Amino acid sequence: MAKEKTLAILKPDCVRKNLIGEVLKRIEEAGFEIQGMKMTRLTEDTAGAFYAVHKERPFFDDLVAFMTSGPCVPVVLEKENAIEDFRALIGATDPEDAEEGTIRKAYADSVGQNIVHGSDSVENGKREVAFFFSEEEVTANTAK
Ligand code: ABT
Ligand code: MG
Repeated sequence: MAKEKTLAILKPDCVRKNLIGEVLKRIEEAGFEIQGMKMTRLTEDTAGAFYAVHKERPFFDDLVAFMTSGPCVPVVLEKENAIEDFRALIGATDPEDAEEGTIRKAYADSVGQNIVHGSDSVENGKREVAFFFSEEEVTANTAK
């Protein structure tokens, strides 16, 4: 199976709840290699651009308000089948639907504040990694 990159974001609720270490631990234990990481605070413009596909949705304004409410931690992850496996690790968008053992089941409060983002396709993974990281910030960072 081919290696894929996916973009995770530890969202502002994850940072506020002091869960950065806990969530990264689960990610590493699940076999993902961390190849890039930073802490940043999104602006209305950057959050709106990142979630542009949801622009017409009724929850868009709340989503932007939440994502700009505090710092977040974008992380580049690599693994075989990373896109699908990471979505399985984090669980369903709504924590009420998330399976036992998933990150959102354990820590998320609601569909709007769900601790962590994961890219939903290989194509979007590439786009989202490039949204936050330059080539140099990612390509050389392979520990294995
Ligand atoms: P992300 O990983 O953040 O993209 O979430 P996911 O892919 O699991 O879910 P999508 B559908 O992409 O949701 C994007 C953000 O919009 C929020 N949302 C979504 C709502 O608040 N209400 C809704 O009814 C839906 C469908 C959840 C996601 N998060 N944030 N932050
Ligand atoms: Mg999504």
